[in-house]
Amino acid sequence: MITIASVDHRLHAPKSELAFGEFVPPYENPRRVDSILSRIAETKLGPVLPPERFGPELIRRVHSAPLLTFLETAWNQWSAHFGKDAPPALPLSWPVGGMRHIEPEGIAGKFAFFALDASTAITPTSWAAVRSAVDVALTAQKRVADGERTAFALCRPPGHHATADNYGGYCFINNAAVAAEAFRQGGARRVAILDVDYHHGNGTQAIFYRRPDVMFVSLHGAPETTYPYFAGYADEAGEGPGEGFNANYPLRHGTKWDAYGAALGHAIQRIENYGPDALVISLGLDTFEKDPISYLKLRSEDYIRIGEAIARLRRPTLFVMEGGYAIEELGLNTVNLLQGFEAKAG
Ligand code: SP5
Ligand code: ZN
Repeated sequence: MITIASVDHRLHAPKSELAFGEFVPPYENPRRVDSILSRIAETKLGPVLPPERFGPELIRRVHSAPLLTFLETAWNQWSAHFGKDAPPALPLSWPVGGMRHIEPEGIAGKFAFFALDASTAITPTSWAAVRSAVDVALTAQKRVADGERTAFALCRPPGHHATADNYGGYCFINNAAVAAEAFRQGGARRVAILDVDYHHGNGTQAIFYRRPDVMFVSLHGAPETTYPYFAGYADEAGEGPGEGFNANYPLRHGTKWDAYGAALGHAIQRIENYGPDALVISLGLDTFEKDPISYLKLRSEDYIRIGEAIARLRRPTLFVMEGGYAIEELGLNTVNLLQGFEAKAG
């Protein structure tokens, strides 16, 4: 399997993350990619190639102009106000229910307006890393659109929490959504996105919620107890023309392979019935039993079975990296899934 990866992911590396009232070393950091690349080399999974450069057209189909302008200029505005040595930029308030959703003029207000949480710092070079992750996704997408059975987009930072108008959850641009849009523009009539990250892909769901041409199917920690808390319930089925094209499988803390595998079987059947021309996998490995921020209990060998189940759909398949924070085993678990896929892909 071909992997697309960019060294520019290193340009996004905040010094700390706000978690439960204190600053801790970021869970989402460049060592995640190192772990995966070293396992890819060790197992000879296949070549690792750099991305091509893509323009902003497909990103603009997914995200609003105000969000993109904000992300591109946020650090300059922040440092103009708080100084060049200012700490990474974070929001401190939010426009919750009943308040006015009007973009403020000042930079602190803009952070409050565009961020969906306080876990996702912006540094002077974050935007360059974010753009490289989209290039990685689109380069891998192009290979699959051009006839390869599969490709792995080793994106960092991840993307599935980013909505059309908001960033957060370590995500800025929704790489998987942009890739799905690229498949559509390239002539795929129906695209399915299967999100196996531990956290619900609220951004991807919202982007396609009213559309029948892109189905979103997700397995994730139940929102009653799990970030992002305000999406991911089983009754979220899509809206308007998108009704029936969104499927959520929330899972309780402690879920192991038996219940996970059963839910995955249902999810795969939904996609099979839909009959997509292309498949995008939002690939999170934070369902692992040793993940430091998650509460599912999958083991390393279970990822082989997830890969096998995905292969049985027999569709052109693009893997897009999302979360996974047990860095020691992240490479092993990621490559296990990709090898499980390849073993059954034929
Ligand atoms: C892409 C992705 O996986 N994003 C995850 C974002 C999770 N953000 C909030 C996590 C809350 C961290 N809680 C720390 C628990 C330590 N036991
Ligand atoms: Zn996650």
